[in-house]
Amino acid sequence: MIRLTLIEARELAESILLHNGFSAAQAQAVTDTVVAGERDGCASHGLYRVLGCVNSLRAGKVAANAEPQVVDQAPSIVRVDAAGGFSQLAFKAGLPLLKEKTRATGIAALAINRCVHFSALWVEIEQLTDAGLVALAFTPSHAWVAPAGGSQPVFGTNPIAFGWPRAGKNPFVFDFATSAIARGDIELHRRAGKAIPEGWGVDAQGQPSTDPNVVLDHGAMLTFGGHKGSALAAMVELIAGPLIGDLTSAESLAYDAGSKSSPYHGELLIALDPKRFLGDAAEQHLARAEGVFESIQGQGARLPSQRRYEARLRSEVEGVQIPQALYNDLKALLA
Ligand code: NDP
Ligand code: PYC
Repeated sequence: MIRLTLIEARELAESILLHNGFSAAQAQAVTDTVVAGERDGCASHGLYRVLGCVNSLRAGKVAANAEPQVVDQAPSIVRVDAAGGFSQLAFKAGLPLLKEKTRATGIAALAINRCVHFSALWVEIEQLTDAGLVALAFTPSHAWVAPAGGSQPVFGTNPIAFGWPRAGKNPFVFDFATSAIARGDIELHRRAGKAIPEGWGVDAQGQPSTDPNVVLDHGAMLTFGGHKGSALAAMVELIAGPLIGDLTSAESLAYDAGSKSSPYHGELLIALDPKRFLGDAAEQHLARAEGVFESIQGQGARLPSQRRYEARLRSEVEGVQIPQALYNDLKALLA
């Protein structure tokens, strides 16, 4: 393993993206999220993803200099056309108007279109909870996941993220793929030459497989929670696909045409303002909500994101560690 300070991790990611031709704005927005991923112990959406950014660029599947266009679509809807660039910069462009509309009407949505998407959603959710808002986010990916009861890929890994602001505390955030595990984690198992646990994927005949090569290249991933995860994955396809006029995971994979680039489609975020729902009573009800978290933690269970927040504190002091092979592959992109 190689240890990097957070500043070194930042410099590494940003210099690779700039060296390979991304604009400063795109490179900075992507660097922010991959360094946050590495810092929070989410290696599947950390520095490793820089390899995919450069691969997508070389395949002509991401616009290196895209400038997102913000559209005031309706009183409660912001639309951002990412113009073929990464979702991160499009989110950054749309965030101020999303917050303004949420505060004005109590609930607002941000639809991001035509974006290349590979990031973890909690990075965006935390920017909304930091503003005192409750938040949800959804995005499809490529069709890699079979529906419950089937064996052919239909869904993306289709994450769902939720955030709840907490006064003086880290927000309550969960963020998970509707597949049993994010594809990035299976890719990291492949890179490390490790088998995957049963339940993550099947082979081409629909039989359980623990071989990451088989699941990634020939078979299908599985949803979490059987028919429940399958229905949630379908919901994400619909509300972050056709509802916002963008591609489904199957359409994204068809557009990819075998180039193994990052998915290209849309993302839907929904923000809610407790102060608009509750007026002067907001503080009182948010304080009551703390009882829910106390009942969870009081019996020794942990909150989602607790591991991440602990990793964040550690990384800020100790830096992060990445495999030597990943470091070598990243450095090669500076040649
Ligand atoms: P995980 O299964 O690792 O974690 C899911 C969530 O559950 C996290 O919030 C995690 O918190 C929480 N959690 C895990 N274990 C426990 C526990 N024992 N008790 C309470 N909470 C727990 O995530 P996935 O593999 O499903 O997804 C990883 C990331 O991949 C996500 O950030 C997602 O946004 C991203 N992704 C992005 C996609 C895209 O298209 N852009 C597609 C698919 C995934 P903690 O982090 O603290 O462990
Ligand atoms: O890990 O499943 C995943 C994923 C897909 C797109 C970005 N991350």
